[in-house]
Amino acid sequence: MSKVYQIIATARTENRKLLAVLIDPDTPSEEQLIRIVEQVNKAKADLIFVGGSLLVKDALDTCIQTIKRVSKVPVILFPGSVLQISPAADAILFLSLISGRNPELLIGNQVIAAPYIKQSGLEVLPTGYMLIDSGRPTTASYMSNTAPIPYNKSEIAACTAMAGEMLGLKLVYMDGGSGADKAVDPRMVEAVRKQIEAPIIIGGGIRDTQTAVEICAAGADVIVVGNASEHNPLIIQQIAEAIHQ
Ligand code: 1GP
Repeated sequence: MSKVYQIIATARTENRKLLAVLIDPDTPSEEQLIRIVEQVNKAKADLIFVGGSLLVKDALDTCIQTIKRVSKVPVILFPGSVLQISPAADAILFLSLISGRNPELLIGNQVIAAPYIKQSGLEVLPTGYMLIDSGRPTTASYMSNTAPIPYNKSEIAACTAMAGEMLGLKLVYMDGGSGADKAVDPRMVEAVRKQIEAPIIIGGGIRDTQTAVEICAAGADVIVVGNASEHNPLIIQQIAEAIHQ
């Protein structure tokens, strides 16, 4: 029933770090997509996230079908809107944007999406989603019409994550936004780790092994790499090896 959550929770218990490769269904050609997914297989990356803050090509279903043809790695929707629901995936991050104060993204869109998700049979992963300032405006902060948590305000991040966990959210995802100038500060990850037991997912601007390893050492359980894997699929293997060690 809760296969993907079990994968993440078990890894957390065993102190194994996971790599999720994020694929924006609009971006790669089919050939590029296959190359990325083959790297995911080769590198033994753990999860594939699919989604984007703004999609314009209606390519979600075909993207997931292609991934499923090439790989057995679980595919998890990381939806930028209620339009990004596909039963072809294995699970969905059911996000509540708890860093923001936009009621539509705290509960409104979830109400609209709930019956469709229920019907889809997707595994639901209730996730507290926190946007973290990364030096410049991102599509995620613009589209969500919310202010991110300031880069160096670890205590705000920690209190927000605590509240999310107390509300019953099973995962916390801290995101600098796709293509962030700088990744989430490991000191912020550490501050959140001290306060919650839920698995922590970190993404946005992670492009090299050192950053990934530092963020894992600070207490992250899942590292998300998007842009960097599109530009250079070989980075998937490098980061997977570094964090799996
Ligand atoms: C964005 O966390 C993801 O929402 C991944 O970010 O594309 O910068 O790796 P990047």
